[in-house]
Amino acid sequence: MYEQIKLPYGYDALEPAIDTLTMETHHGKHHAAYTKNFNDAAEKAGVADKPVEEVLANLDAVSDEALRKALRNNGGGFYNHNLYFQTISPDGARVPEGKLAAAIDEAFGSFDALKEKLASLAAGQFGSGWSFLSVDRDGKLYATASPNQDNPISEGTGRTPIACVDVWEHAYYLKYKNLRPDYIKAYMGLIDWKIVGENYEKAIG
Ligand code: MN3
Repeated sequence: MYEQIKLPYGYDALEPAIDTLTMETHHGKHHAAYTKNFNDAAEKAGVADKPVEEVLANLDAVSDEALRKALRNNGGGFYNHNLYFQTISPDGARVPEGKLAAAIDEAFGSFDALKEKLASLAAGQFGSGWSFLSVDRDGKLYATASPNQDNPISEGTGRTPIACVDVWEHAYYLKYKNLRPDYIKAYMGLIDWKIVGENYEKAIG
C-alpha cells in the first residue's frame, strides 16, 4: 500500500505564502485522490509490491494501455506530491550546504542561477505540469520541466528528482489566480534545502 506523506506541519503553517484552503484541498483532496487511484491501478497491474520509483521507471512493461496511463498519471501524481510536500517547511534551511551546494555551483554557476532556472521553467510550462531539480547517478544536477504528472523517472532519464515546483492551477489558483510567477516565488521561498540536500545524498548513495 502506497501512503501519502503525513505533513510535519499544519495546513495553516505556510501562511501567507501558501494559504490554508489551498493546502487542505491540495494535500487532503488532490494528493489523496492520486494516492487512492495509484493504489487501485497498481493492484490491478500486479505491481503493488514494487516501490513507486520502479513502477514509474518500467511503465513500458505494462501492456494494457489504459492501465499504463493510469499508473503514469496517478503514480506520478502520488510521487510528485510526496516530494512537493516533503521539501517545504515553515522554518527550514533557505540555502543549500555541503555536497549539494557544490553540485549546484558546478551545474548552474550559483544558487541564484538555479532558482531562476527552476522558476522560469515552471512559469514557462504550458498548461499543467512541474519543474524538477534532479540528479543522475554521478551526482550531476539537472533542471527540467515536465507536463501533466510526468517526471524525470517516468520520462526514462534515470535521474532522481530531489526538489520540484507544481504549477497545476490547483496548487495556486485560489490565492494567486493568474499570477503563477508570484506563487512560484512564494513556494520556492519555502523550500527546505537541508531536506533537498538529504534527498541528494540519498539519491547518489
Ligand atoms: Mn498538485
